[in-house]
Amino acid sequence: MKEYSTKDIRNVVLIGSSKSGKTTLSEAMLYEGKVVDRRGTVEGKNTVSDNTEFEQTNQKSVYATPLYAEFMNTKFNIIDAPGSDDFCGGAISAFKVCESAILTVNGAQGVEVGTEIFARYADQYNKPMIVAVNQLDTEKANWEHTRDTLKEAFGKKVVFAQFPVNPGPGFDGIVDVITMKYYHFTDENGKFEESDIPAQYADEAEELHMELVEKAAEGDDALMEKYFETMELSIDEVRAGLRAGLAKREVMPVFCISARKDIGVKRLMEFVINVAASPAGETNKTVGGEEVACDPSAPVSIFIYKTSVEQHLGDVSYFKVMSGVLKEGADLVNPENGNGERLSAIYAVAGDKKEKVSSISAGDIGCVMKLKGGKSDVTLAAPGQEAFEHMVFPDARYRCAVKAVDKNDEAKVGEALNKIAAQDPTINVEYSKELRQTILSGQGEQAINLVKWRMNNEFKQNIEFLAPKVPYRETITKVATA
Ligand SMILES: Nc1nc2c(ncn2[C@@H]2O[C@H](COP(=O)(O)OP(=O)(O)O)[C@@H](O)[C@H]2O)c(=O)[nH]1
Ligand SMILES: [Mg+2]
Repeated sequence: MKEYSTKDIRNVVLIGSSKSGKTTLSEAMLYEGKVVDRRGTVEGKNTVSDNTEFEQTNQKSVYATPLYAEFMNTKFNIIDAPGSDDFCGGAISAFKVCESAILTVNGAQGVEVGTEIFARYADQYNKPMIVAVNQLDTEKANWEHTRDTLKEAFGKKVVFAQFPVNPGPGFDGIVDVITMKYYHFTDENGKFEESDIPAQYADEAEELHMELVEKAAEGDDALMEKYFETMELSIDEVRAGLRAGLAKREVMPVFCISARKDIGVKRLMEFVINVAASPAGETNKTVGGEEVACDPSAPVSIFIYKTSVEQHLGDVSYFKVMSGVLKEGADLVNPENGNGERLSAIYAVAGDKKEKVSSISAGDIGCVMKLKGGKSDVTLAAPGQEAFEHMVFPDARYRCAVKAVDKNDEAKVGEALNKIAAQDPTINVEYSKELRQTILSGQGEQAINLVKWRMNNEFKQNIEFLAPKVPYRETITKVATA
């Protein structure tokens, strides 16, 4: 793989409700980026993203998987996040390293509770959102309902970049009101013909184009002036206006896709590359409040946002290069404890496919194996730099007591639970002296059940859950003599 410069990188996280097609979309993006030459399906248990036994058995994502596509001379990094709030830690850690989010919406359901939950996280973590209305090829696809629920949920931010032609099983076309072109899809592998907008869609296209241009103009004062004078903007001006609006999180452009049939995916990626931010302009705050520019010519620093234990590989640390250029063999230090670490081999990652590279530029995402102190939320940097601000996760919402089924396994069980907690920042394990119980807590029952599954299947340990004891406390309220 060639080394991509900072301006030629995009980092996007896929968020949205469960079953809105994030994993299927990531697969189509990998296909468009020629990382795979056949697309797997969630049902076929052969997507690049859902590559763990638990995910394949349950046909749903529980880990946020880093992936990439090489597309339009851009390294297009994708993090496919789980759609259940129980596993929100995946999306939240991805926000730390991605400039934008793609919010997938099931075009048969419209905006769902899960859509709103993840949109709220994106708000909280300040990430611009691009909306992809998916599943427009399904029997129950309902564009009008989806469009209305989007407006209801997100108000004036919503602006339609496209509308679908023949939504439903015959879905085969998209009218794009940025390019003012009609895309007609001729197979289920992303092939399309581009033409002028057919007469019967011209009025709707014109109306949405006007709304879009006005929205773009609002992004920037100079564009607004030009728009008032001429009532029109060039396509590059529209892009510039949308770029500014996205950065301020005042605009949520809406695209139409079928991830399964690879309809509209290429155009969505093109938009991200043309309009969404690259890491080049960004700065990241350190624990001391300093802003570090994502500048390839600065001293190197990386931030580990995720770790996992993977088959045949052991401990894997996933990071973003926050500044400088990371070279294989680099000797870095953890500014918070002074410990040194050599990164002898570094990789680009698409799920369990890892490609060794010799350097990774500021803004890009990669991984490294078997570090001594490669825990998530850790900065490694050339000497003399500060650690980056730590990630913040929601407090636990579900807790239970846990114990080894066989008392003799207690030590091993404790060790395995700590390993799991180290990988998932929303899982906590602590021994309560007061209750004399080990308390496991997380974001919900599903998250706790995954811990049990992993204990049984990956660590071969039997555990049982118990209700936490109620602490027995009494307050002395009045004086008595006896
Ligand atoms: N017909 C159709 N099915 C889709 C599409 N996208 C996803 N699916 C199916 O919808 C279900 C959920 O998809 P998945 O990618 O796992 O959604 P996620 O939970 O958001 O990652 C799976 O059965 C997919 O095969 C699509 O564009 N069209
Ligand atoms: Mg998924």
